Amino acid sequence: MKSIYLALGSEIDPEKYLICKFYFESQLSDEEAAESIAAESSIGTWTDVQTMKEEIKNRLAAKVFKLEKNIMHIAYPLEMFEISVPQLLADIAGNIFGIKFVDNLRLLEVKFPSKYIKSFKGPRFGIEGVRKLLKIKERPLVGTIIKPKIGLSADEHARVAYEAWVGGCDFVKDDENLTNQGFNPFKERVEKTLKSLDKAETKTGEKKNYAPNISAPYSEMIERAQFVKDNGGKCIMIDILTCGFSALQSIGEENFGMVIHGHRTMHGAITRNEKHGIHMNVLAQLSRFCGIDQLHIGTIVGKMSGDKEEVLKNVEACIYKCGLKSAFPVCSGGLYAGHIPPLMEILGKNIIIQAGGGVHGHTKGTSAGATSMRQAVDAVMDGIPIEEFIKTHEELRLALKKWKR
Ligand code: CAP
Ligand code: MG
Repeated sequence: MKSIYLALGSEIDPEKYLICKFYFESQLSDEEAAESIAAESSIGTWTDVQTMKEEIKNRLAAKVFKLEKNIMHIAYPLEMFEISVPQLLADIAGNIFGIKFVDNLRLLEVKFPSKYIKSFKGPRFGIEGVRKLLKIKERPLVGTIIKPKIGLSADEHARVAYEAWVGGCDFVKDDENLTNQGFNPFKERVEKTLKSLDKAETKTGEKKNYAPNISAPYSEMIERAQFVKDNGGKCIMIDILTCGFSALQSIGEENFGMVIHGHRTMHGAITRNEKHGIHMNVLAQLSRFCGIDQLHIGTIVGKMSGDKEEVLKNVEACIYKCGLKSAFPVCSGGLYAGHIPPLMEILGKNIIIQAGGGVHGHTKGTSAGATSMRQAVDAVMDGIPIEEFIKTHEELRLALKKWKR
């Protein structure tokens, strides 16, 4: 009997179907594997059921419309989806990763109907809004992560942040595992660091931003976001995957009027395996739909995995025209000033470049580390080779002296 899930060669209307591209490896034949994936991710299960109706099959069955070597393309009727990322993922990224006879499965790409995308609010600030807030027209933004990741007191945190801002950082964030521990209580840290921010803006004449990490059980996240706002904060940070898309979508809908910085810690458990899991560009699109203004997308040249092709796909997910504002791609992880020229060569100027160790590990300290980052950006923006620039910029010279390999 012809399978309701196999529609090879069919023309698919991209406005009526959500289209997924999967990599797969299976002990089954390609058709059998495709059929089991399409069934389990839409209306089916391992066997036929007496309760099935023709009308359901016609309306809601996913359709495999293209099969190549280890690649299947599946069209999902838009009607299957509510405007809810948790529900979407339960469809196209749920049980199917655990089907016994499918040895590997990776969700490579998702093309969303514009009607689905436009049901989301998306970034409230986006790249343009963040640039306007910080009065930085063209160059990349320079940020740091306070290090050590955890352990400093709120006073020490605020002091290190001040040194980073005065040295030249536009943006300071908490690390992904710093939230509300006894040694650095959230409210005390926010109050003191925002006071430091005000002092740094006065000292430098530049606009600055700080992203306190509000990641926590949801009701606590709301309280912490409100606390940041009540204290004059302009930004919050969320660990998007450990908090989950329910929290992310809800925080976006709350619309606190602050920039939302999305950290993707734990993504490696899902995105890194080239044969199994979900490509980061899919998570990046969903984060943008939910309202993330700034999103970590990899560095190509730094300490974390993610080659050029992958990172470029993640950047595209943040900025492609889809009726929503673009999310600011954030490069962070194992970076120091010496990485900035090759990074800007590949990714251009519309990025946020962050360094934790690459700022606080500078031989002359945090402020000099921040200055070295800004000097490297200046060198690239002025078209001056870094070897030339270090002759007159000591902080940058010392950064290269310590870390250049
Ligand atoms: C960077 C960082 C970032 C990761 C995030 C860290 O510190 O603070 O969380 O790089 O990775 O904790 O490692 P360093 P990604 O600058 O000292 O490496 O952006 O790939 O999600
Ligand atoms: Mg970190």
